[in-house]
Amino acid sequence: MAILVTRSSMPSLEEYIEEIRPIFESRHLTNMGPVHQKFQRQLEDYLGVPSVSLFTNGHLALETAVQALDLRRPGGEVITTPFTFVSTTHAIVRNGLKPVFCDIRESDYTMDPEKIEALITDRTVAIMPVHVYGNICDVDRIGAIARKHGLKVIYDGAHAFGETYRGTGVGAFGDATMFSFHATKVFNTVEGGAVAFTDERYAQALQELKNFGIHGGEDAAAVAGNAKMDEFRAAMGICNLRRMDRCIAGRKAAHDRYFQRLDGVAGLRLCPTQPDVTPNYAYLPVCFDPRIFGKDRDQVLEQLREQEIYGRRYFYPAVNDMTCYRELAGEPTPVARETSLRVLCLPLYEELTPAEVDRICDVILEK
Ligand code: T4K
Repeated sequence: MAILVTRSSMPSLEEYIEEIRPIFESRHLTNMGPVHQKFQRQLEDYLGVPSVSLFTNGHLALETAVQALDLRRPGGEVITTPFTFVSTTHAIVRNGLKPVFCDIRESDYTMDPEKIEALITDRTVAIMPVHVYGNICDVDRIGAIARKHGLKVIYDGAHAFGETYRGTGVGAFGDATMFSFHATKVFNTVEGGAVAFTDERYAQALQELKNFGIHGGEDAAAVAGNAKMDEFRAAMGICNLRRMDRCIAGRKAAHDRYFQRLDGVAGLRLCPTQPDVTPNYAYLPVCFDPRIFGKDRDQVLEQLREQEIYGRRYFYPAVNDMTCYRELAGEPTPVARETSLRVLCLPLYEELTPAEVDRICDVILEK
Protein backbone atom coordinates (compact mmCIF):
# COMPACT_ATOMS: atom_id res chain seq x y z
CA MET A 1 0.00 0.00 0.00
CA ALA A 2 1.20 3.52 -0.78
CA ILE A 3 2.66 5.52 2.08
CA LEU A 4 2.14 9.26 1.76
CA VAL A 5 4.18 11.94 3.50
CA THR A 6 1.39 12.47 5.99
CA ARG A 7 -2.15 11.44 6.81
CA SER A 8 -4.60 13.66 8.66
CA SER A 9 -5.38 12.73 12.26
CA MET A 10 -9.14 12.59 12.78
CA PRO A 11 -11.76 11.79 15.40
CA SER A 12 -14.33 9.06 14.77
CA LEU A 13 -17.26 10.06 12.59
CA GLU A 14 -19.63 9.51 15.53
CA GLU A 15 -17.65 11.86 17.76
CA TYR A 16 -17.64 14.59 15.14
CA ILE A 17 -21.39 14.19 14.53
CA GLU A 18 -22.03 14.64 18.25
CA GLU A 19 -19.90 17.79 18.24
CA ILE A 20 -21.72 19.36 15.28
CA ARG A 21 -25.23 18.36 16.40
CA PRO A 22 -25.81 21.68 18.26
CA ILE A 23 -24.77 23.60 15.13
CA PHE A 24 -27.52 21.85 13.14
CA GLU A 25 -30.01 22.67 15.88
CA SER A 26 -29.05 26.34 16.31
CA ARG A 27 -28.24 27.11 12.64
CA HIS A 28 -25.44 29.32 13.96
CA LEU A 29 -22.86 28.31 11.34
CA THR A 30 -20.20 31.01 11.49
CA ASN A 31 -19.31 34.55 12.66
CA MET A 32 -17.71 33.64 15.97
CA GLY A 33 -20.52 31.46 17.35
CA PRO A 34 -20.57 29.39 20.54
CA VAL A 35 -18.46 26.49 19.21
CA HIS A 36 -15.84 28.98 18.02
CA GLN A 37 -15.79 30.59 21.48
CA LYS A 38 -15.47 27.23 23.22
CA PHE A 39 -12.66 26.07 20.93
CA GLN A 40 -10.81 29.36 21.37
CA ARG A 41 -10.80 29.00 25.18
CA GLN A 42 -9.68 25.36 24.99
CA LEU A 43 -6.89 26.32 22.63
CA GLU A 44 -5.60 29.09 24.89
CA ASP A 45 -5.34 26.51 27.67
CA TYR A 46 -3.70 23.90 25.49
CA LEU A 47 -1.16 26.27 23.94
CA GLY A 48 -0.40 27.96 27.25
CA VAL A 49 -0.89 31.46 25.85
CA PRO A 50 -3.05 34.32 27.18
CA SER A 51 -4.97 34.84 23.92
CA VAL A 52 -5.58 33.36 20.52
CA SER A 53 -7.59 34.64 17.58
CA LEU A 54 -8.95 31.95 15.26
CA PHE A 55 -8.71 32.11 11.47
CA THR A 56 -9.94 30.23 8.43
CA ASN A 57 -6.35 29.21 7.59
CA GLY A 58 -2.81 29.81 8.77
CA HIS A 59 -1.82 32.00 5.86
CA LEU A 60 -4.54 34.59 6.45
CA ALA A 61 -3.76 34.47 10.17
CA LEU A 62 -0.17 35.46 9.41
CA GLU A 63 -1.14 38.09 6.88
CA THR A 64 -3.66 39.61 9.27
CA ALA A 65 -1.13 39.60 12.15
CA VAL A 66 1.15 41.85 10.08
CA GLN A 67 -1.73 44.26 9.54
CA ALA A 68 -2.86 44.10 13.19
CA LEU A 69 0.62 44.95 14.46
CA ASP A 70 0.48 48.08 12.29
CA LEU A 71 3.70 47.28 10.43
CA ARG A 72 2.62 48.51 7.02
CA ARG A 73 4.53 51.56 5.82
CA PRO A 74 5.98 52.52 2.42
CA GLY A 75 9.42 50.91 1.93
CA GLY A 76 9.11 48.89 5.16
CA GLU A 77 11.29 45.79 5.38
CA VAL A 78 10.79 42.53 7.24
CA ILE A 79 13.73 40.22 7.93
CA THR A 80 12.67 36.65 7.28
CA THR A 81 13.95 33.20 6.31
CA PRO A 82 13.99 31.79 2.78
CA PHE A 83 13.81 28.22 4.11
CA THR A 84 10.06 27.96 4.60
CA PHE A 85 6.79 27.39 2.81
CA VAL A 86 6.19 30.31 0.45
CA SER A 87 3.23 31.46 2.56
CA THR A 88 5.58 33.17 5.03
CA THR A 89 7.01 35.50 2.38
CA HIS A 90 3.65 36.06 0.70
CA ALA A 91 2.27 37.30 4.03
CA ILE A 92 4.93 40.02 4.06
CA VAL A 93 4.69 41.01 0.40
CA ARG A 94 0.88 41.02 0.27
CA ASN A 95 1.04 43.62 3.03
CA GLY A 96 3.16 45.90 0.79
CA LEU A 97 6.38 45.16 2.71
CA LYS A 98 9.73 43.95 1.41
CA PRO A 99 11.19 40.61 2.56
CA VAL A 100 14.87 40.69 3.46
CA PHE A 101 16.19 37.14 3.51
CA CYS A 102 18.41 36.06 6.36
CA ASP A 103 20.30 32.77 6.12
CA ILE A 104 19.59 29.82 8.41
CA ARG A 105 21.62 27.69 10.81
CA GLU A 106 22.77 24.30 9.58
CA SER A 107 21.98 22.72 12.96
CA ASP A 108 18.20 23.18 12.98
CA TYR A 109 17.38 25.15 9.79
CA THR A 110 15.96 28.14 11.71
CA MET A 111 17.00 31.76 11.14
CA ASP A 112 20.65 32.34 12.11
CA PRO A 113 20.61 35.01 14.86
CA GLU A 114 24.27 35.84 14.08
CA LYS A 115 23.21 37.13 10.67
CA ILE A 116 20.20 39.25 11.60
CA GLU A 117 21.77 42.52 12.77
CA ALA A 118 23.75 43.07 9.56
CA LEU A 119 20.42 43.14 7.68
CA ILE A 120 18.73 45.77 9.89
CA THR A 121 18.29 49.19 8.26
CA ASP A 122 16.23 52.25 9.14
CA ARG A 123 13.47 50.71 7.03
CA THR A 124 13.25 47.47 9.03
CA VAL A 125 9.94 47.14 10.86
CA ALA A 126 9.93 43.52 12.00
CA ILE A 127 11.54 40.09 12.07
CA MET A 128 9.54 37.08 10.88
CA PRO A 129 11.35 33.85 11.75
CA VAL A 130 9.88 30.36 11.26
CA HIS A 131 9.91 27.46 13.73
CA VAL A 132 10.58 25.25 10.75
CA TYR A 133 9.67 21.52 11.13
CA GLY A 134 8.78 22.41 14.75
CA ASN A 135 12.41 23.33 15.50
CA ILE A 136 12.14 26.32 17.78
CA CYS A 137 14.13 29.41 16.76
CA ASP A 138 16.60 30.99 19.14
CA VAL A 139 13.79 33.02 20.71
CA ASP A 140 16.06 34.47 23.41
CA ARG A 141 18.56 36.02 21.01
CA ILE A 142 15.97 37.07 18.47
CA GLY A 143 13.98 38.73 21.26
CA ALA A 144 17.10 40.57 22.49
CA ILE A 145 17.92 41.83 18.96
CA ALA A 146 14.33 42.99 18.44
CA ARG A 147 14.29 44.89 21.77
CA LYS A 148 17.64 46.53 21.03
CA HIS A 149 16.44 47.82 17.65
CA GLY A 150 12.79 48.47 18.52
CA LEU A 151 11.45 45.84 16.12
CA LYS A 152 8.38 43.63 16.31
CA VAL A 153 8.71 39.85 16.04
CA ILE A 154 6.05 37.68 14.41
CA TYR A 155 6.82 33.98 14.49
CA ASP A 156 5.53 31.70 11.79
CA GLY A 157 4.77 28.78 14.09
CA ALA A 158 2.81 26.83 11.46
CA HIS A 159 4.77 23.69 12.43
CA ALA A 160 5.09 24.31 16.17
CA PHE A 161 1.61 23.50 17.49
CA GLY A 162 1.60 22.63 21.18
CA GLU A 163 5.34 22.89 21.69
CA THR A 164 6.90 24.49 24.74
CA TYR A 165 10.28 26.08 25.34
CA ARG A 166 11.52 25.97 28.94
CA GLY A 167 7.98 25.14 29.98
CA THR A 168 6.38 28.12 28.21
CA GLY A 169 4.07 27.69 25.23
CA VAL A 170 5.98 28.80 22.13
CA GLY A 171 3.12 31.11 21.18
CA ALA A 172 4.05 33.33 24.12
CA PHE A 173 7.32 34.47 22.48
CA GLY A 174 7.55 37.53 20.26
CA ASP A 175 4.64 39.88 19.60
CA ALA A 176 2.57 37.25 17.80
CA THR A 177 2.82 33.64 16.63
CA MET A 178 0.83 32.04 13.85
CA PHE A 179 -0.19 28.37 14.06
CA SER A 180 -1.55 26.44 11.08
CA PHE A 181 -4.33 23.89 11.49
CA HIS A 182 -4.17 22.61 7.92
CA ALA A 183 -5.10 18.96 7.26
CA THR A 184 -1.40 18.09 6.84
CA LYS A 185 -0.40 19.46 10.25
CA VAL A 186 0.05 17.78 13.65
CA PHE A 187 -3.28 19.31 14.69
CA ASN A 188 -5.95 20.17 12.15
CA THR A 189 -9.33 21.83 11.82
CA VAL A 190 -9.45 20.71 8.13
CA GLU A 191 -8.20 24.19 7.14
CA GLY A 192 -7.61 26.70 9.88
CA GLY A 193 -5.13 28.68 11.87
CA ALA A 194 -4.67 31.08 14.75
CA VAL A 195 -2.64 34.01 15.97
CA ALA A 196 -1.40 33.74 19.55
CA PHE A 197 -0.46 36.97 21.32
CA THR A 198 0.16 38.31 24.80
CA ASP A 199 -0.64 42.01 24.38
CA GLU A 200 -4.41 42.43 24.67
CA ARG A 201 -4.27 45.55 22.47
CA TYR A 202 -4.08 43.22 19.46
CA ALA A 203 -7.29 41.36 20.30
CA GLN A 204 -9.66 43.93 18.86
CA ALA A 205 -7.53 44.62 15.78
CA LEU A 206 -7.37 40.91 14.92
CA GLN A 207 -11.07 40.49 15.57
CA GLU A 208 -11.95 43.38 13.25
CA LEU A 209 -9.39 42.67 10.55
CA LYS A 210 -10.61 39.11 10.02
CA ASN A 211 -14.13 40.48 9.62
CA PHE A 212 -13.86 43.10 6.83
CA GLY A 213 -12.47 45.74 9.22
CA ILE A 214 -15.95 46.21 10.67
CA HIS A 215 -15.85 48.26 13.85
CA GLY A 216 -18.81 48.58 16.19
CA GLY A 217 -21.31 46.69 14.04
CA GLU A 218 -21.76 48.76 10.90
CA ASP A 219 -18.83 51.06 10.16
CA ALA A 220 -15.55 49.81 8.66
CA ALA A 221 -12.45 51.26 10.32
CA ALA A 222 -9.95 49.46 8.08
CA VAL A 223 -9.74 47.85 4.64
CA ALA A 224 -9.74 44.11 5.31
CA GLY A 225 -11.04 40.78 4.07
CA ASN A 226 -12.86 37.82 5.56
CA ALA A 227 -10.75 35.25 7.40
CA LYS A 228 -13.09 33.93 10.08
CA MET A 229 -13.15 30.32 11.25
CA ASP A 230 -16.59 28.71 10.98
CA GLU A 231 -18.35 26.52 13.56
CA PHE A 232 -17.74 23.21 11.75
CA ARG A 233 -13.99 23.70 11.73
CA ALA A 234 -14.06 24.77 15.36
CA ALA A 235 -15.95 21.54 16.15
CA MET A 236 -13.24 19.54 14.37
CA GLY A 237 -10.68 21.41 16.46
CA ILE A 238 -12.47 20.49 19.70
CA CYS A 239 -12.51 16.81 18.69
CA ASN A 240 -8.87 16.76 17.58
CA LEU A 241 -7.69 18.60 20.68
CA ARG A 242 -9.14 15.75 22.79
CA ARG A 243 -6.95 13.23 21.01
CA MET A 244 -3.67 15.18 20.92
CA ASP A 245 -1.92 12.88 23.41
CA ARG A 246 -2.69 9.86 21.22
CA CYS A 247 -1.63 11.75 18.11
CA ILE A 248 1.72 12.82 19.58
CA ALA A 249 2.37 9.33 21.00
CA GLY A 250 1.84 7.74 17.56
CA ARG A 251 4.15 10.26 15.93
CA LYS A 252 6.78 9.79 18.62
CA ALA A 253 6.79 6.01 18.13
CA ALA A 254 7.41 6.42 14.38
CA HIS A 255 9.96 9.18 14.99
CA ASP A 256 11.89 7.05 17.48
CA ARG A 257 11.97 4.13 15.06
CA TYR A 258 13.44 6.38 12.34
CA PHE A 259 16.12 7.48 14.78
CA GLN A 260 16.96 3.88 15.67
CA ARG A 261 17.40 3.05 12.00
CA LEU A 262 18.93 6.20 10.51
CA ASP A 263 20.60 8.31 13.18
CA GLY A 264 24.37 8.00 13.00
CA VAL A 265 24.42 6.56 9.46
CA ALA A 266 27.33 8.22 7.64
CA GLY A 267 26.10 10.92 5.26
CA LEU A 268 22.66 11.32 6.87
CA ARG A 269 21.69 14.01 9.35
CA LEU A 270 18.46 13.97 11.35
CA CYS A 271 17.23 16.83 13.55
CA PRO A 272 17.70 15.86 17.19
CA THR A 273 15.11 16.93 19.74
CA GLN A 274 16.13 20.39 20.95
CA PRO A 275 17.12 20.91 24.57
CA ASP A 276 14.40 22.63 26.66
CA VAL A 277 11.77 21.97 23.96
CA THR A 278 8.75 19.66 24.28
CA PRO A 279 8.55 18.44 20.68
CA ASN A 280 5.46 17.68 18.60
CA TYR A 281 7.15 15.41 16.02
CA ALA A 282 5.70 17.44 13.16
CA TYR A 283 8.15 16.43 10.41
CA LEU A 284 11.00 14.00 9.83
CA PRO A 285 13.57 15.91 7.78
CA VAL A 286 16.71 14.04 6.72
CA CYS A 287 19.68 15.83 5.17
CA PHE A 288 21.60 13.74 2.62
CA ASP A 289 25.29 14.30 1.93
CA PRO A 290 25.77 12.41 -1.35
CA ARG A 291 29.58 12.44 -1.12
CA ILE A 292 29.42 10.36 2.03
CA PHE A 293 26.09 8.55 1.73
CA GLY A 294 26.57 7.65 -1.92
CA LYS A 295 23.08 8.72 -3.03
CA ASP A 296 21.67 12.22 -3.22
CA ARG A 297 18.30 13.41 -1.92
CA ASP A 298 16.57 13.18 -5.28
CA GLN A 299 17.82 9.65 -5.95
CA VAL A 300 16.40 8.54 -2.61
CA LEU A 301 13.12 10.34 -3.36
CA GLU A 302 12.88 8.42 -6.64
CA GLN A 303 13.77 5.05 -5.12
CA LEU A 304 11.07 5.56 -2.51
CA ARG A 305 8.59 6.58 -5.18
CA GLU A 306 9.23 3.34 -7.07
CA GLN A 307 8.03 1.55 -3.93
CA GLU A 308 4.98 3.87 -3.65
CA ILE A 309 6.50 5.72 -0.69
CA TYR A 310 6.12 9.46 -1.05
CA GLY A 311 8.55 11.74 0.77
CA ARG A 312 8.41 15.46 0.04
CA ARG A 313 11.03 18.11 -0.70
CA TYR A 314 9.88 20.55 1.97
CA PHE A 315 11.26 23.17 1.24
CA TYR A 316 12.56 23.22 -2.33
CA PRO A 317 13.25 25.59 -3.94
CA ALA A 318 14.21 28.06 -1.21
CA VAL A 319 11.78 30.96 -1.41
CA ASN A 320 14.41 33.42 -2.70
CA ASP A 321 14.99 31.03 -5.64
CA MET A 322 11.30 31.00 -6.56
CA THR A 323 10.22 32.73 -9.75
CA CYS A 324 8.20 35.45 -8.02
CA TYR A 325 10.97 36.31 -5.50
CA ARG A 326 14.18 36.04 -7.54
CA GLU A 327 14.32 39.79 -8.08
CA LEU A 328 13.90 40.45 -4.37
CA ALA A 329 16.46 37.80 -3.40
CA GLY A 330 19.04 40.24 -1.96
CA GLU A 331 22.15 38.82 -0.30
CA PRO A 332 22.87 35.14 -1.00
CA THR A 333 21.74 32.61 1.62
CA PRO A 334 24.04 29.66 0.91
CA VAL A 335 23.00 27.49 3.85
CA ALA A 336 19.32 27.77 2.93
CA ARG A 337 20.03 26.99 -0.71
CA GLU A 338 22.18 23.95 0.10
CA THR A 339 19.60 22.73 2.63
CA SER A 340 16.82 23.05 0.05
CA LEU A 341 18.82 20.75 -2.23
CA ARG A 342 19.60 18.14 0.41
CA VAL A 343 16.66 17.71 2.76
CA LEU A 344 13.90 15.19 2.27
CA CYS A 345 10.92 14.95 4.62
CA LEU A 346 10.02 11.32 5.22
CA PRO A 347 6.48 10.12 5.95
CA LEU A 348 5.43 10.82 9.53
CA TYR A 349 1.95 10.63 11.00
CA GLU A 350 0.04 9.21 13.93
CA GLU A 351 -0.82 5.85 12.37
CA LEU A 352 2.53 5.15 10.70
CA THR A 353 3.69 1.85 12.19
CA PRO A 354 7.26 0.87 13.11
CA ALA A 355 7.02 -1.87 10.44
CA GLU A 356 6.21 0.79 7.82
CA VAL A 357 9.11 2.91 9.05
CA ASP A 358 11.33 -0.15 8.61
CA ARG A 359 10.06 -0.59 5.06
CA ILE A 360 10.96 3.07 4.32
CA CYS A 361 14.38 2.83 5.97
CA ASP A 362 15.21 -0.39 4.11
CA VAL A 363 14.74 1.44 0.80
CA ILE A 364 16.83 4.41 1.94
CA LEU A 365 19.68 2.24 3.21
CA GLU A 366 19.70 -0.06 0.16
CA LYS A 367 22.99 0.46 -1.63
N1 T4K B 1 3.84 28.80 6.99
C1 T4K B 1 4.41 27.59 6.90
C2 T4K B 1 5.81 27.41 7.38
C3 T4K B 1 3.69 26.51 6.37
O1 T4K B 1 4.27 25.29 6.27
C4 T4K B 1 2.37 26.72 5.93
C5 T4K B 1 1.61 25.64 5.33
C6 T4K B 1 1.81 28.00 6.10
C7 T4K B 1 2.59 29.03 6.61
C8 T4K B 1 0.41 28.31 5.71
O2 T4K B 1 -0.54 27.65 6.55
P1 T4K B 1 -1.99 27.24 5.95
O3 T4K B 1 -2.59 28.46 5.30
O4 T4K B 1 -1.81 26.11 4.99
O5 T4K B 1 -2.77 26.84 7.18
C9 T4K B 1 0.91 21.56 2.41
C10 T4K B 1 -0.18 22.39 3.04
O6 T4K B 1 -1.20 22.80 2.15
C11 T4K B 1 0.31 23.60 3.78
O7 T4K B 1 -0.60 23.82 4.83
C12 T4K B 1 1.69 23.39 4.38
N2 T4K B 1 2.19 24.57 5.02
C13 T4K B 1 2.66 22.98 3.32
C14 T4K B 1 4.05 22.75 3.86
O8 T4K B 1 2.24 21.76 2.77
P2 T4K B 1 1.13 20.14 0.25
O9 T4K B 1 1.34 20.69 -1.09
O10 T4K B 1 2.22 19.33 0.82
O11 T4K B 1 -0.20 19.28 0.41
P3 T4K B 1 -0.64 17.97 -0.34
O12 T4K B 1 -2.04 18.19 -0.79
O13 T4K B 1 0.36 17.58 -1.36
O14 T4K B 1 -0.66 16.89 0.82
C15 T4K B 1 0.48 16.20 1.26
C16 T4K B 1 0.03 14.87 1.83
O15 T4K B 1 -0.78 15.06 2.95
C17 T4K B 1 -0.81 14.04 0.87
O16 T4K B 1 0.03 13.22 0.13
C18 T4K B 1 -1.73 13.25 1.76
C19 T4K B 1 -1.81 14.08 3.02
N3 T4K B 1 -3.11 14.76 3.14
C20 T4K B 1 -3.34 15.84 2.36
C21 T4K B 1 -4.56 16.49 2.43
C22 T4K B 1 -4.82 17.71 1.58
C23 T4K B 1 -4.06 14.28 4.02
O17 T4K B 1 -3.83 13.28 4.74
N4 T4K B 1 -5.25 14.95 4.11
C24 T4K B 1 -5.53 16.02 3.35
O18 T4K B 1 -6.65 16.58 3.45
O19 T4K B 1 0.82 21.49 1.05
